[in-house]
Amino acid sequence: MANSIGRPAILRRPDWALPDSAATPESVYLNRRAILAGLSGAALGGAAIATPAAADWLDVFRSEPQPSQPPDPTADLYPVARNPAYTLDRPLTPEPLVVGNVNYYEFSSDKPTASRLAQRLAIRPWTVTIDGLVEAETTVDIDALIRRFALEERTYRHRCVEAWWIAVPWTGFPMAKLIDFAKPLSSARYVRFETFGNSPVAPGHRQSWYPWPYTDAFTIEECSNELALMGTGAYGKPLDRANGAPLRAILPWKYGFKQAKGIVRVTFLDKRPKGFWETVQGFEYGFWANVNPDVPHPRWSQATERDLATGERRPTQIFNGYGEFVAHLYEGKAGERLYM
Ligand SMILES: Nc1nc2c(c(=O)[nH]1)N[C@H]1C(S)=C(S)[C@@H](COP(=O)(O)O)O[C@H]1N2
Ligand SMILES: [Mo]
Repeated sequence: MANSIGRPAILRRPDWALPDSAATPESVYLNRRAILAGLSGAALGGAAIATPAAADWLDVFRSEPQPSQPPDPTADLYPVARNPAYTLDRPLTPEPLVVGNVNYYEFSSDKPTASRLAQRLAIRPWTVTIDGLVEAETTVDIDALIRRFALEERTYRHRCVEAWWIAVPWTGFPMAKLIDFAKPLSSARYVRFETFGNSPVAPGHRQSWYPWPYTDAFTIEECSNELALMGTGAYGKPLDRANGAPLRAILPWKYGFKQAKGIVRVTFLDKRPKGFWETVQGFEYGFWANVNPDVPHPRWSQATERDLATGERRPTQIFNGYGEFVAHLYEGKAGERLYM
């Protein structure tokens, strides 16, 4: 997800990169500039540039003790029965990899660091506001929301625009149930998911050139498709903070950047909003972002995808292999940029 707008991170002193108390001799600072450049390269799916200096820098975070957090109040709901309708053509990805290597720009653009820093996020109390073009705006406590709907487990492929894949046993409830619950007006056509903002524990929020809070949006038809899931758990327990606890969007035929984690607001709109990445870099990240092997990202091919666990490559499938469920949603839209 590196991009030219992100470059000021390298030119500007990245004061969020080390605790304020740490003295920063110029040589260390210059090393960190090189490291950040290397990490940007890694985020593109290219070879990671590992240097001893990079290790030093990341160790500052890695050596901090993890905060102890209260137990998840929904833990008693897990594990839940797997819905056998959704089968995989590949093995599940080992849990430590799915939890330990995440894109979560609020915390870091380096995947292990993001995973580690996300553990600091307070996920209770947590509310979700439903607003915009609905019969009545409302704010719901997350535990009441999760307990309102029957949870199910589904095994889905997840495809990042950076061309890696994971396969995950998610737990959640159909997004269609949330749409029903919200009672949208007939004028509502789009649904925008908004992530928590201004968390004191999210260093990314201090990168003011990004359009925080992280958001992305879909059509109501997409959200009502049977595949669209509100994720509350994975691997038979509540979601790890790194994977978007307490609530995330899961639409497995789309690139991962669409699927907001840490959701606090669901807004119904009549006009198509621009999501986080479309705002940052609209010529690379569009509204639809359906997976397609034949439409390259402007900077790399999407023809094959890399197993995050083994590095092996396999051909990418149109709609990430979910065409039988979703292809009809895009009939008559051939003139639109459906695949970025
Ligand atoms: N709030 C928020 N949600 C986000 C992102 C993010 O940076 N912030 N990254 C997206 C991207 S690019 C991907 S690939 C998935 C990663 O989800 P994972 O934790 O299941 O790997 O989260 C998506 N949702
Ligand atoms: Mo992604």
